Amino acid sequence: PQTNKLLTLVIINDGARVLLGRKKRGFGEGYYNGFGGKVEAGETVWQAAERELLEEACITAEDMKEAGVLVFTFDDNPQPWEVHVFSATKYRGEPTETDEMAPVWFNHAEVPFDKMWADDVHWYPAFLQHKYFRGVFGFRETTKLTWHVLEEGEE
Ligand code: 6U4
Ligand code: NA
Ligand code: NA
Repeated sequence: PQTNKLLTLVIINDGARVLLGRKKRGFGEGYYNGFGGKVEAGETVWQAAERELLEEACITAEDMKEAGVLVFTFDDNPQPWEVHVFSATKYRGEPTETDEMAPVWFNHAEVPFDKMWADDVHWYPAFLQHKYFRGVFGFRETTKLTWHVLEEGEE
């Protein structure tokens, strides 16, 4: 049976701004995203979210909570990705540039969707309003979004 590949995504949202990272190399270079990555063997989704936030932004979230779940299906990859999205308003440490990512704050009205994954523009509105969301997105040739379904819950 096909199981989804599990990934995490953490976005610091202080109420007016979000902290994103500009990817400095490799796949998606120059694009902005939250901090996260693959869940490794032996760790929980939650542990992976904390680990990747520390590795990529050098901070530890103090009030992390589950914000939503995204499933990505691809015509060129049989294994769907299941991305667990977390939000936090408070953190310890100072956001610091790493080899992989450069941290940048964006006001809610200035999130750079033209330099982000194609799905992001669809679920950030729910995310920014603290509504739990579940989305399923169909990609063609890895990056071209062809369809999606989004459900939003309560604040
Ligand atoms: P390694 O192999 O360790 O360098 P790792 O950091 O584990 O990689 P990576 O960087 O491939 O994983 O993780 C991808 C990150 O991008 C995760 O945080 C999930 C996120 N992501 C993937 N597709 C996305 C999409 N369509 N929209 C989005 N975030 C996405 O907003
Ligand atoms: Na990553
Ligand atoms: Na990783």
